[in-house]
Amino acid sequence: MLKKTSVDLDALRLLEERLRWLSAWTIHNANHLRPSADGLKVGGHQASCASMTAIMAALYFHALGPNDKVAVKPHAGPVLHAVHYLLGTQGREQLEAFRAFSGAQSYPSRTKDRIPVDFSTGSVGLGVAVTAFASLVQDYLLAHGIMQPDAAGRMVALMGDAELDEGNIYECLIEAYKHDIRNCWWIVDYNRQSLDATTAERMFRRFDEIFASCGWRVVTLKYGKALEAAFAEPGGAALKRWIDDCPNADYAALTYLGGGAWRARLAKDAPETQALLDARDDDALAALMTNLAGHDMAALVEAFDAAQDDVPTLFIAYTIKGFGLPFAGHKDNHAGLMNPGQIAALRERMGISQGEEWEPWAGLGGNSAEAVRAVAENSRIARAKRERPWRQAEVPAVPVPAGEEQSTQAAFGRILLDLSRAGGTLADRIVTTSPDVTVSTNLGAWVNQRGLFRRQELADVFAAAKIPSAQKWGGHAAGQHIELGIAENNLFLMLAALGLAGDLFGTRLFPIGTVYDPFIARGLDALNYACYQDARFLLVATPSGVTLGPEGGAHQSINPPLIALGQPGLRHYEPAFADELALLMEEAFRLLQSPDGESVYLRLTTRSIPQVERTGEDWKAGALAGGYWLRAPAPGAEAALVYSGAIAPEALAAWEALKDDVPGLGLLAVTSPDLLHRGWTESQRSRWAPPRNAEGDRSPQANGGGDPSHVEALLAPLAPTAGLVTLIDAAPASLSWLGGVRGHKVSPLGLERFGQTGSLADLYREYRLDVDAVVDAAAELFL
Ligand SMILES: Cc1ncc(C[n+]2csc(CCOP(=O)(O)OP(=O)(O)O)c2C)c(N)n1
Ligand SMILES: [Mg+2]
Repeated sequence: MLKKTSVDLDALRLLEERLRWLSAWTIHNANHLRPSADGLKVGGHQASCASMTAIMAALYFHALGPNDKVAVKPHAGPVLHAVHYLLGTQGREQLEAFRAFSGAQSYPSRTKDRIPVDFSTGSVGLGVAVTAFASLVQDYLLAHGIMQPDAAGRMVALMGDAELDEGNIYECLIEAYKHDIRNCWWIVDYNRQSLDATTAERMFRRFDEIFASCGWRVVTLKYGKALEAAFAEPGGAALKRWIDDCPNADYAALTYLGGGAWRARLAKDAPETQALLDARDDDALAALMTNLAGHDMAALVEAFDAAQDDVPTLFIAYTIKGFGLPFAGHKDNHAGLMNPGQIAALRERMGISQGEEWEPWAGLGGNSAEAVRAVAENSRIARAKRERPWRQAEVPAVPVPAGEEQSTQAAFGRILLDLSRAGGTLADRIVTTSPDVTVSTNLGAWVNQRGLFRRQELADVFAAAKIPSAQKWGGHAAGQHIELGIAENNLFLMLAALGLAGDLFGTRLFPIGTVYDPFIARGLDALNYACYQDARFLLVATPSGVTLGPEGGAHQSINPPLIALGQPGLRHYEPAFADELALLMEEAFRLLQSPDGESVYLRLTTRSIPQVERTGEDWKAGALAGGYWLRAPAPGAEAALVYSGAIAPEALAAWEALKDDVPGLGLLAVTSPDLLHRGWTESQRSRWAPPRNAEGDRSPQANGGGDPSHVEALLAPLAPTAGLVTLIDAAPASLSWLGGVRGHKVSPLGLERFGQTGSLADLYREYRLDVDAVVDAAAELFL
């Protein structure tokens, strides 16, 4: 269906110029005018911005509606800020502080920028793919009746052509096709330049085929209207042929060299174009040859207007990197900056007087200023940041699964099943997802209860044929499990999109993703990307460590606790017992929807272990804070055993074996190395940081010292000379740092080599995680 509105193309062209100028000027100001405190190059990407200003003017001031969400190519961040500056929703001081402390960020940031940024970008490819998952989340909310159809919009990614080299794009395409996503536009700024140089033309047409075969409509926007008209002139067919055959590098170099170079080259290669050349001076010829559709407002508006259905659409918009700037087309222009003379020349060409550089409508005569403003004011895009929805669901008490022997993974499955049976808002807002490990991570019972999510009904063929199976596998619009193919990177992008449901669409979901612990590494950058934009989700990883036994070294995880230790925005909990898990899951649901919360990673195990007897509730506060004494040390004790997770039985047995020889021996259960470490460094910081006292003195004494952190308090009863044996089925460095807290000696046990197959007894012996190893390690401390 074609939208029939009268479009003021001239105003849009002037808006494009404003964006090109303001983005260039913002970067220029940061690099050349703002005083530099450290002499570092500030940077910014004038060429990458100029490549997209027409596309963004056509979108933001014409095509986008209020519900549309956009991921902007990281290097076009200044253009997005310029859009909001023209709309009056971005302040000049933010532009002047571009790339400075508290100023507009280099790359669009949901959390740090003051303008509404729908998706953060920076790591190329991820911002693109997350839009496809966001459109799936939108469909989920619509299908569940949580979102009304009139609130739905289009998920749009503005991407550089080199982003098409990122493999995550194609993993995402496959998943998107399976889920029949819609309402998604990806617009490629096809300038055929990456960071290093021009890109290979061999991919020409391949992208079209790849996307088309995944159900996308591909719209190629190659020639602008002026070129189209020239093709109708005598010699036009030869000109078109020549352009189509021209290698990317040649086209870019000729663009840089300008009219004279185009003339000489065309006269030589395509003499049939002579009349066309004769009819134009050098400037006109250069303008004609760079009239690619990605810079042609009429072509862009027409293409966007013609794609108003919900079919996922890839627009390949041919552009020139650095369009309209002195280094247009130069292969080294990615980080190129105009010098003061060049920016002054651009200013003059745009009719902007010196001193008026920041004026939003500088250089426009009265009438056109009026018209341009009117078009800007009519922009339908959302101008304010959406309030983040907090505490939307009451978290019921999570009951502890019964059983004298349990694994945390089985307990996790049981807890979800119980939550599902009990019902309520939380259960209804939980969405589970898994990259083909739903059954083996114990989500089966939950899925049997709640079903797979499919927009179209998916029959459970095996159930219909009465073939016995523990697993129901039917899909429907009310389903609450999104099954993914075996691509962990997609899992994290799915979690990112689900974890932003509240921010994007107004209703918070409680996403739970399950994965094999070692394969977290497959999606690390996407995990970081999700955390960077404060998406909230629960990541549940099993099985972990050599405790996986017979599965062998390829599946036994070693470093995830260290990953978690270094990952902001993600809290690692590693419970050993079912009651700890229930408590920590309850906490996780609270954290997912709390302003000062974060995402949570539960590292679980398939090893069934005897549960501990509890005599009270005292342990709970400590477990939430990262650790508690399972066996309290005597004051002044000379040693403690410290363990985390699955090898709790070995730790307990070692404690029994040593307690008579080491008076007052303590046994510390660490439920979160991550949280203990953070608490420790935070409390150190707080002792040193402002507020200053009246004398401006920042010494710890002057501050009176902060409260000791949880881990400092935990270790306080031990003698200063005491030793710690730390024990975890993971890299020992996850816990060995504990010695730094109070200067205790440490004997760290854990995995430092790849695992192998074997029984737990074999493996714990070989990798020094058994009782003997703990006893030896303790002896080492007293030598
Ligand atoms: C994952 C990742 N790898 C590397 C980079 C560094 N980088 C930034 S931009 C860029 C090239 C971008 O080229 P393109 O996508 O074509 O953008 P444009 O030409 O429009 O600037 C590279 C390699 C990055 N930002 N992210
Ligand atoms: Mg490019």
